Parts: sequence; C-alpha cells; structure tokens
Amino acid sequence: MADLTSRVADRLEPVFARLRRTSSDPVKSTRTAVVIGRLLGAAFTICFATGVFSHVLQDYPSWIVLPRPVSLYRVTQGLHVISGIASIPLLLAKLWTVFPRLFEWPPIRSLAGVLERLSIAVLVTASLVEVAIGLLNIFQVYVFPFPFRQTHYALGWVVFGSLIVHIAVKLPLIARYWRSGARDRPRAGAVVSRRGLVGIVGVMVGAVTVTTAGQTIDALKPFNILGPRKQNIGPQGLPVNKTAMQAGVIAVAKSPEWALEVVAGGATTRFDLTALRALPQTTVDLPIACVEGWSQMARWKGVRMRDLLEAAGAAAESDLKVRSLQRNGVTSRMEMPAGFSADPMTLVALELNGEVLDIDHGYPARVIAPGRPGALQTKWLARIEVVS
Ligand SMILES: Nc1nc2c(c(=O)[nH]1)N[C@H]1C(S)=C(S)[C@@H](COP(=O)(O)O)O[C@H]1N2
Ligand SMILES: [Mo]
Repeated sequence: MADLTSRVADRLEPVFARLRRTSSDPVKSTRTAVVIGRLLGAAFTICFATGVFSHVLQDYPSWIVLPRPVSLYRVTQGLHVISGIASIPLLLAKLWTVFPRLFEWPPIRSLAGVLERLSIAVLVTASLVEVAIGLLNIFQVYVFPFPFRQTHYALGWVVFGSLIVHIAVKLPLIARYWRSGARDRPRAGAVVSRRGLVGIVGVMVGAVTVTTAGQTIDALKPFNILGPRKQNIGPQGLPVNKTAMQAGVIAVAKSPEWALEVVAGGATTRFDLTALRALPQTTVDLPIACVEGWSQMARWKGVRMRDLLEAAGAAAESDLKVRSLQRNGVTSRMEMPAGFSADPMTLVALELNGEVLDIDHGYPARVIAPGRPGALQTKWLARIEVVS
C-alpha cells in the first residue's frame, strides 16, 4: 500500500510541477491575490447584506415594516445585483491569480492544510454556483429544478461563512500584503504588471456594471445594453415583469363581471370598478423595484388601502391576505402586514402614469406599496382578506 502511494506520488509530482510552472506568472503573487481579494470581499459583503435584507422582506415579517424611504428597497436591491455582477470578473481574476497554488507539492502536508483546502473548495464552488444562478435569475431563466430564492439564500450563507473562514486563515498574509509597499517576488517577465492586471479587471468590472446598472440607476439608462428590462420601455413607459398573457388572466381581468372582494369579519363586500372610482382617489409616486434588479419610479392613482378597508367596515390597520386573479405561482398571493395597510401611500392602484392601468400592469386593479419588493406588488387583484 505504502509502495503504491509512493509510486503514484512519483508519477504525479512531475505532472504537478509542470502544471505549476505553466500556470505560474510573477504577477500571480500574494500581493495581487490580496489586492483583488479585498475588492471581491467588499463586493461579496455588500451582496450578502443586501441579499439577506431582500430575502427577509419577502417573507412579510410584521416586525420589519420599513415603508420609508420609499426607495430603500430599490437602492438595496439595485446594489445587490450591481455588486453581484461586479463580483464576476473579480472572482475570475482571483481564481486566475491563485490557480497555480492548486498544484503545490506535496498536496497534503497537514490536517490543517487539508481542512483549509476543503474550505477553499467549498468557497470557490459555492461562489461560482451562486453568481451563475443569480445571473440566470436576472435574465429570468428559471431552469433549475430547485426553488431559486431559498437556494440562492442558503448558498449565500455558505459563501459568506466560508469566506470568513478563508479570511481568518489568511489573515497573516492579508496583513502582510495589505499595504501597497508590500513586495513579494521579483516581477520580471510577467505577462502583465500588477497595475496592468488591476486595470484590466477594473475595466471589466466597469464594463459589466455600466452596461447593466442602467436597469435601476436612471443616469445610466442610455448604457443599459445587457440588462434585459429597460427603463421607460414597456406599456405606459414602465417595464413589465410578467404579462397578462403569461399569467393567463386576460379574460378574467377584462370581464365586466369583475369586482374586488374585500373579506372582513365574515362579511364580503364587492367593489366593481365604478365603486372603486367613486371612493376618494389618491396619487403617489412610488417605484417598482424588482428582485431581479430593475427598478423604476412611476405615478400611481387609486384608492388608499386604508380607505378601502374602512369602506368595507374594517380597521385601516389590518393584516391582509391578498389574492390575484392569477391562479398559480408565488406572485399569485401576498401577505401585507398592518404597517403597510394603514400607510397613506399604499394604494389599490387603478391608474399608472396618467392612464387607466394597462392589462400588463395589473388592470383592473393592483397593489402598490412603499418600500416593498416588486414581487409583492400584486397585479390583477381578486380578493383582499382581513386576517386580523
Ligand atoms: N399577479 C401577479 N402580480 C405580480 C407579478 C406576477 O407575476 N403576478 N409579478 C410581480 C413582480 S415580480 C414585479 S417586479 C412587479 C412588476 O410590475 P409590472 O409588471 O407592472 O412592472 O409585479 C409583481 N406583481
Ligand atoms: Mo419582480
């Protein structure tokens, strides 16, 4: 057995040595790994914090009602997707830099060394899968056989947890090579200087950011080449997440029989469009901020949720269960904590940007509330039930 191991090792060592030599480059130094690592660490930290925030908000916790500033979620989710996209070139550059270390010899030196390599394997794998499924989600490709949000969230903890372990293990090196004066190896013969490399990575980060961030940052709108949803493009000047056709609601939404049911204390009150239009109308400016990273401000007009609840004999401040005409899918139902139902900016909207709601934006009536993820701004309302 020992004989076999040493024979395998004898064969493997020159292979590793060759791979190490061909993949090595003076620019792939510890200092470079630290320089790119700090940028990647910053991007991952922003992405993780905003991601946890978004995940928690989507579970309608009544203990976290944050309606102001109205664009808070727009900013945090914009940052989530921007930092996630920016982390992709950083991650690739980091892997390129440390790749030769994969072929260090001997590969197994100590138990601590094995554990460290395992934690790096987890960090690398989880990071690659996390950014890949995140990217697919931005492009609305839900091909994976698992629920996106829960998987992306769980993996986020794996990435962040193993990142903390990685940083802790590498702390002495990080401290030594943090400052720009730190020199590690002579750099003659490098394919590119460190400055050059950081410059190239910077240009790549800039390019992917500028060509996508316009889906949420108004000033970058003209450069939004890759973001799938374009600001101001769509019916009534607003992008559409899912059309009425895709949701299978055209006939029911256009039916003259339509009426919004408000269920409170065992009694059901039906409000048809005429009844809704007869209630006091309020206009608010509120953004749609989609989890997929696009967002846009819009002007909505309709009935305040609190006014509607009072017209149905319920308290303005009520926990609600909201149902869409749409039959299936997570967006067909939504819960609204009392903190939002009582908010003077929360509307059952009937109009968008000065016109009767387009069918794709939720005609005859939709919810629009301040500071909530787009996925909770339910379109094609059918029923609002007071839970408590
Ligand atoms: N019934 C229903 N409501 C819905 C959705 C949906 O698919 N079905 N999509 C939600 C999502 S994810 C977003 S981002 C917003 C987008 O609103 P818009 O399509 O009017 O721009 O609507 C939300 N309301
Ligand atoms: Mo969304």
